Amino acid sequence: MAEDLDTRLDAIYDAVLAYEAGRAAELVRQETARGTGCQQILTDALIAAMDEVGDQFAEGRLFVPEMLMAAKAMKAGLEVLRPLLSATDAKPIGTIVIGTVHKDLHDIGKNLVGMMMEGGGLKVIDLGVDVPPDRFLAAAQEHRPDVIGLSALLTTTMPNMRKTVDMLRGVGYNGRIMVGGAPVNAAFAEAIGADGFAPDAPGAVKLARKFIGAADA
Ligand code: B1M
Repeated sequence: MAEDLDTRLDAIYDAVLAYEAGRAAELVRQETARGTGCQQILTDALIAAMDEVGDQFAEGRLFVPEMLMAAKAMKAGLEVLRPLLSATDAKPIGTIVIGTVHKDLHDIGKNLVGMMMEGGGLKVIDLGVDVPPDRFLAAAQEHRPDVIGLSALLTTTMPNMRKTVDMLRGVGYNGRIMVGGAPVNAAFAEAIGADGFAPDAPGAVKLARKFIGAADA
């Protein structure tokens, strides 16, 4: 019943806002067992809760430690979804190197993009957070990826996307570069010389598959 589903998704949302990682994970587990889709759990419960946390932070109603605790609860829920999001039987169609740019520690969105890339048939090399341009460059030289994906959540770290693109292009990296993250948009991607922008994880997978030339993209 729709009402029951709403109530259950609200309980996941509340668990994240109460910083209860164990409860959030358990409720997500129960929800997947009932057959509720990952996207719905993400959009209506986990991501919705992080948006609420962001709003409360912006309004000065909670602070960095609470934001961190909520992130831990969100991550616990996301880990339950990982096997479902990243499952694929197919041989990888290409490789993506992904990371959050220098001086930026936000990794939930980047992790979600990575999981869904795996589910979309790509081999994912995740460089983590606070990745300086030269580490992206070293990974490009080592792994020869089809796509490099840069994530940023802070307006102050967006310039580090440009620096990374400049360094990669400067040495002749000719694979595709895509960017994403809450403050980023298509105009910014174009302005810094990236090949594309995706607003969310499913859009990122679609774009990467298109870059690689997957038949359905
Ligand atoms: Co931070 N933080 N934070 N934070 N934080 C934001 C981003 C903020 C918007 C909150 C606010 O003010 N409302 C604000 C940024 C303001 C701005 O720059 N304009 C902010 C700030 C200010 C800060 C600090 C500066 C706070 C301080 O210290 N005073 C500090 C900076 C630390 C640093 O990075 N150097 C800071 C710290 C933190 C925590 C560490 C406590 C924690 C992060 C924990 C972690 O990630 N492990 C945190 C959190 C949790 C948030 C919010 C609340 C949630 C982010 C999140 O995980 N969202 C956030 C507010 C918000 O976003 N509503 C906020 C859920 C996630 C699934 O969405 O990451 O947007 P998102 O990813 C999406 C898309 O953007 C896209 O797909 C994802 C899935 O759909 N996407 C891509 C992301 N990467 C992509 C890459 C792609 C394609 C798509 O291609 C490669």
